[in-house]
Amino acid sequence: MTGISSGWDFAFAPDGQTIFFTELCRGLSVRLTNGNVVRLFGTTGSSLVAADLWCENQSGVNGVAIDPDFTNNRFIYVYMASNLSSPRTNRVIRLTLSADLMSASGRTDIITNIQYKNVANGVGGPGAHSGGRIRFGPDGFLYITTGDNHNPPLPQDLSRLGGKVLRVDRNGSPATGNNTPAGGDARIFTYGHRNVQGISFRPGTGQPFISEHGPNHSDEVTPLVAGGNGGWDPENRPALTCPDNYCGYAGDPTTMPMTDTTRFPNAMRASWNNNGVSQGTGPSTFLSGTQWKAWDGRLAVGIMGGQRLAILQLNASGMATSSVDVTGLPGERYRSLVLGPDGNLYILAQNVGEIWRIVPN
Ligand SMILES: [Ca+2]
Repeated sequence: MTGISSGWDFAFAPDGQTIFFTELCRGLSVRLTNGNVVRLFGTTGSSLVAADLWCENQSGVNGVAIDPDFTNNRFIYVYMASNLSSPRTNRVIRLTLSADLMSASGRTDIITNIQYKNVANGVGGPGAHSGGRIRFGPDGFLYITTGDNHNPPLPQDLSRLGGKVLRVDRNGSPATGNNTPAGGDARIFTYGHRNVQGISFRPGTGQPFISEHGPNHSDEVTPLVAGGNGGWDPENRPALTCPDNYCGYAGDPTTMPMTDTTRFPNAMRASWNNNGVSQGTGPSTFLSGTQWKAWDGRLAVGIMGGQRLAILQLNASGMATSSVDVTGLPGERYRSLVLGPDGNLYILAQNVGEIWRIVPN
């Protein structure tokens, strides 16, 4: 499909053909099987208007996920920036879609207090590092990725939701088995993250893997364990010059690592670090099914600044053993990746505003 403006994410209805998609500054829309597009939720012109929707920089309407039981409950979920709270926050909201999929109602804000970067600081403008991918896991729980907001203590602060992966039920309540460290917000599944842009679940084991922006080095893909620390801690590094005390851009892989195993010896180890460089690594999704032949079970990673699609081979413990780029695709910002119900790979190419279908051969 074409004509998407600042697209961010998409999801298929159970029919395998209808596509729900988000646009950062506009909202949630649906592309029906006849090709018509209907605006469901967001700015004026949507079936359900969200006057609180706010967009700037990397924030606005980000991820979308449909409920595993959508056929019965017709629930769909969106991650969005909102000015309903002061200061503003990112929220996860739940909507109910009509039987004909052409209107939304019943907005329920299931998480209201994900931190948002409200004001510029010495390392960048407002609206930065909001995370925003949402996906249901094979365990039936909703995983939500967030970002550090350029806020030095946020990733390691277990009382707040930024710089985390959250895991909740369809009402936003903590999932069982999160193993959150004592005293932490029980919705936290993992912490110590910078700006998580992708999450996908390994076929066979169901283990979640995330993909994450690095600063001026070291994008990461990381297999998650409940209660784990991703090891990002951009504060209190006296040897570095840190604007507004945010050290995230100040160092190198030794002095400001994406995974600081000196401070956090038990930190979750990354599978892959993009050969130590940062290219705006964004979404990721596992390829699955025999149609993918040698790539069955590999992880597709969309790289936005680097404008390429990498395919990672992982060993049994989840560490990358090889990476190859898909050839024959245009250079693009690979903003969202979805393995479609038909087993093909779908890509939201942000610059051209299109969703592509990639068929193995
Ligand atoms: Ca890390």
